[in-house]
Amino acid sequence: DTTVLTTETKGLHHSASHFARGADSQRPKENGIAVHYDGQLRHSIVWRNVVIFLYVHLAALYGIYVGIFQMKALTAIWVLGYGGLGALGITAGAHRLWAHRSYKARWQLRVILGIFQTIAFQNHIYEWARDHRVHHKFSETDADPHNAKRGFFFSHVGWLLVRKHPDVKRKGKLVDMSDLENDFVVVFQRRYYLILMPLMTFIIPTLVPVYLWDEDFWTAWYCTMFRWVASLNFTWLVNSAAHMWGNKPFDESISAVENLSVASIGYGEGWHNYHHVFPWDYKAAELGTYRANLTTGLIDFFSRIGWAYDLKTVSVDMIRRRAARTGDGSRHADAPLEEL
Ligand code: ST9
Ligand code: ZN
Ligand code: ZN
Repeated sequence: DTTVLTTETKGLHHSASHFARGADSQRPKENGIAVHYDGQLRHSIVWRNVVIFLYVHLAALYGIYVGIFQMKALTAIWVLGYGGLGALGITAGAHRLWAHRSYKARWQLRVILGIFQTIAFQNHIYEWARDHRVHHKFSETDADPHNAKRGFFFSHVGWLLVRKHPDVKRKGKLVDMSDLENDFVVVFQRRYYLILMPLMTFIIPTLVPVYLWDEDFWTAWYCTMFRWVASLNFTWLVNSAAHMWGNKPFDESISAVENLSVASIGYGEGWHNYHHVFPWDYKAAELGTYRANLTTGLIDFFSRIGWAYDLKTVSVDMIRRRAARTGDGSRHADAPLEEL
């Protein structure tokens, strides 16, 4: 059962404002965080994160090497399959279910998606969804955690290497999170995250190949590093590349774009111009449920067995009107005819 909404939500996009410089330049310290402005925003670098991300990226590169020359075939299948589950935990779980409430899920599906989301270590569901709701509500302002106006590197990974802008915390408090505070899967995962996350992201995926088919420990470890870092970078591309390179068929005034490459490696999450305009659509895209959009296929499957319900989407008429009003004219430029 699919609900077609016919009204647009208001206030999702605030017109982009540049770094607040004027008033803030008099205010070098805020919430205990040094944020200096002298015409330029200065980052307060978190060196612990820099060192960790440097190590895991080098380890992931080495993981490619051992993957090619030493890994057993079963380990390759394991890494791909396990990584795929983690990705679906992010796309169908953290993103479309918990951050956007674009469909409802029975507890069985929420438990499964909660386990999958823990595999991905992209912070616990509550923090992930809070940052993401703030990203949508305050897009392209200082309150946007990975504000694309601050460039590719910042929106890709840089935002995880520095203290957050005070606006993220100040305005972030305006976002209602009470629904997630009442979801036992989200509450449980948050409470035990420091036990569950290392188990699901690092320990189990490394030890399974070692004990079940006698994989070398260090080979398994570097493959784990590769799996995690690859999935992080694929996800981060939605924040960087899909806010930079592509068409804007639905709203040309925002930075989010339609990007087929990102959609293909991101399980359907690269149709980002559409997604920012209609964030409540469970498909996160206009066209062809199955057009580079495995996540939609998964939600449809669970809808068929009754574990996902109240799927929200948008009427073609409303999309057409919105594209005509604010789009760049490229809607359907590359669509198969039967979908026009
Ligand atoms: C990661 C996340 O990688 C990736 C998310 C990507 C999102 C993509 C979206 C695209 C959608 C589609 C998905 C496609 C997927 C495709 C998959 C294909 C495979 N609102 O953070 P703190 C307050 S994580 C309101 O410590 P600092 C709050 O009170 C990678 N309030 O700030 C908070 O306390 P608490 C692994 C907010 O000190 C307090 O501030 N994780 C908000 O500035 C302190 O918060 C890491 O590496 C808000 N939004 O530190 C961890 N935010 O939480 C990295 C904060 O108790 N993170 N507050 O309520 C850190 O180390 C730190 O967060 C920091 C900032 C250094 C970045
Ligand atoms: Zn975005
Ligand atoms: Zn979103």
